[in-house]
Formats: sequence, structure tokens, C-alpha cells
Amino acid sequence: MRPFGESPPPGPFRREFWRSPLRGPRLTALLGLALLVAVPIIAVTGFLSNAAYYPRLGGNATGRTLGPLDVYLFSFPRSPSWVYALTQGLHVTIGLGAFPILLAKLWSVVPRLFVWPPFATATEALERVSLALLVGGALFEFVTGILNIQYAYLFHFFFTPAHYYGAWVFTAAFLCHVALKLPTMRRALATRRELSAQESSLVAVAPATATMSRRTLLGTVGAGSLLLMLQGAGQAVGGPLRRLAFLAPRDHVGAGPNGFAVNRTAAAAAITPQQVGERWRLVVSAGGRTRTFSRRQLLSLPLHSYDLPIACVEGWSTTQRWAGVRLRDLATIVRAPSGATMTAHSLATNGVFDGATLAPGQVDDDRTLLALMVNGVPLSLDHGFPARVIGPGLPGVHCTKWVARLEFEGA
Ligand SMILES: Nc1nc2c(c(=O)[nH]1)N[C@H]1C(S)=C(S)[C@@H](COP(=O)(O)O)O[C@H]1N2
Ligand SMILES: [Mo]
Repeated sequence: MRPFGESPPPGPFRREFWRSPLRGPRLTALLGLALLVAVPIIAVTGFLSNAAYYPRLGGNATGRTLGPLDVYLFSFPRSPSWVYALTQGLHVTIGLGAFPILLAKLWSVVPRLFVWPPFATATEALERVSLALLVGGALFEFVTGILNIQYAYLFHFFFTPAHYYGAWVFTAAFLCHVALKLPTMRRALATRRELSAQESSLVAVAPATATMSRRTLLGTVGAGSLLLMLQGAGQAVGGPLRRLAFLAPRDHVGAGPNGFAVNRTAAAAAITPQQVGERWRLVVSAGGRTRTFSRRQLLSLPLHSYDLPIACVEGWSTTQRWAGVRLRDLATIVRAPSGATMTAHSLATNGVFDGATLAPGQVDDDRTLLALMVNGVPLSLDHGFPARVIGPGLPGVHCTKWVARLEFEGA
């Protein structure tokens, strides 16, 4: 069977089309090595993030039904309380830093994507498909991830499952690719000699004059990567380092003790002063039992305070001192069964994260609070007044603001 003609069509399928003298196995291998370090960190922290979100609990699945790939063999840890800020900070920071390297790597091998004939044997066809999954998967993961940082859940129901299942495709294709290419990479890194166009299909057959050196190219990619990582780290670590986050999409809103980053403002959530005024009540329920609290009644319960981060999936984080009632204490008041989950419902109803379910371990943790105060003053409306959920190791999406109702459900 010969589905393709012997000679390639004019254009990118001809080797002479690709003229940069910078391309070569060594450049590709160096960029590949950098990705070989970065991608496993990004992948592992990404899968951890999915586990941290507990999508197996109904209230967290953002509308999707769980599939066979939703395997969770462990509960996400809660100590240290910044564990999720760390894993997700790494995911986003290293992901941002890896993006220029990925683009440079794709550029360095782009002639390979246009080989002629596209495939001659079934094995070659299979290899092309795996390459398409690798390149497509990588671009899809990076582009959706980066867009999500800027447009927090722009895709709403789409982002979480798409980024998650895309990650499986990308990870599988990446593992195959590494297994196939590791020897080539090692060989290329071991040989100092420039290879000829006959020896490597990455080398141009009719090279143009160089407009920059390979060193300049690597330096530029490295500097871009470093800059993105510094800005990512500024967001992830917060505090004074936040100044580094020159692309930070989350601004400070408010001043004084409430002057720290806000993802979703009260205005965006369409919270009205009447909803959170004197007539606001918290409804706590377990089984058929229901108790109602005013904010004053909540403030008269034992209050506890802890330094805890809000750590968003978008990679930014901010640690503040929160004070409020332990969820555990509220569970006791309504006689929730031990091992109960807790679902928070917000006054806001126009967002994707106007509620979330916490797992039993998170509910029982001393440090998981229905926060009423922050840094010694009442929460500002933008930070979730009258009450918000906060706890150790929780992804930001679990820290429901403007809470109206807490529902404990038996084990
Ligand atoms: N009611 C409500 N609470 C919410 C959200 C929301 O959209 N609605 N967003 C969550 C997300 S994704 C994060 S990261 C944190 C951010 O807290 P902040 O908006 O105070 O910065 O709030 C969480 N609480
Ligand atoms: Mo978030």
C-alpha cells in the first residue's frame, strides 16, 4: 500500500523549507531535559490538586459524574496547613515556567511534524498518532491552565474535567515519548560534535545565516521562563513577594486588616446589604435537626483562631489570621453523626463555587472554622461577611463565602 507519493508536496514537507541553523539534536535534547524535570512535577502536583478537591464528594464534582479515571487512593493531607498552597503553587509556577521551554522545544522539532510520507507502516502511523496526542495534549493542558489563571473558571463546568482528562492523555503520551526518546536525548547530550544533516533530520539541509546564537536562544527562553516563575512564586508565596507578581490577576481589594487579595468580590457575587444585615441567619442542619444562629449568637460560641492560607487552584495564595467557630462544634450542636461530611451553601447563587463539600477529616479538624473575623476585625463583605469556611490544606474553592447554610450528612 502506498497512500502517499514519493516526493513531498512543496512547502513544509520538504526538508529545505526549514532553514534555521540553530536546530539540532543537542538543542532539542537540552530543552527536552528541562521538560523532563518540569513535567513530572507539574503532573504530580496537578493530580494531587484533583485529589485535594475531593470530586468524589457530590457537592464538589461541578456537575460531572465520576469516570473510571477518578481514582483516589488517599485523602489529601491537612498538615502543614499550607500543603495545598505549596503543591498548587508548584503546579502553576513550574507550569508557567515550563511554557516558554515547551514552545522552544516544539519549535526545535517542528520539521519532524512534517515528515513525508506521513507514515509508511502501521507502526509509524501509531507513532504519529502518539505524537499528535503529545503535542495536542501538551498545548491543550498549558493553554487551558494559563487561561484559567486569568479568567478564573471562564470555562466553568468545562475546565475541571477537561483539564483533568486532558492530563491523562498528555501524561500517557509523555511517558511513551520519554521511553522512546530517552536514549536519543542521552546520546545527543553526550556528543559535543555538531551532527550533519545526513545524521540528524533536525539539522537543516540548506541552513540560512544565523540571526542569533544557540546560546542566545537558550538564554532568552531561560530568562522568559525564570521571569514567569518569579511572578508565579510571588503569587503563590504572597506577602512581600507578591510585588513580584506583575501579572497577578487577583488584586488587593479593601484596606487595613481586610486588605488582601480577593478572587470574587461581593459585587461580582451580587450580594446585597440586606442579605447580610441584621436579618442574616445561619442555618445548620443534620438529619432532620436544624438550628438557626444570628451572627451575635455565633460570636458568643467558643471562638478559635489560626493562621491559614486561602490557596486557589490558580496558584495564588494568601495567609491570614482567621477567627471563628469550629465546624466540629457546630456539628456537635446539631448532633451530626461522627464521620459526617459538611456541605456549605452560599447566599450567592451566580457562581460556580457557591458551595462545596468537606470530607469527614476536614470537618473534624480543630482548625477548620466557620470564620467570622480576620486579623482581629470582622470579615469585610468582599472576604465573605457574615461568615466563610476556612481550613487547613483546603483548596480555595472549598472556602465558601457568604455562608447561609451548613448541612452535615451522615457517614
Ligand atoms: N460563595 C462563593 N464562595 C467562594 C467562591 C465563589 O465563587 N463563591 N470562590 C472560591 C474560590 S475559587 C476561592 S479561591 C476563594 C477565594 O477567596 P477570596 O474571593 O476571598 O479571595 O473563595 C472561594 N469561595
Ligand atoms: Mo479558587
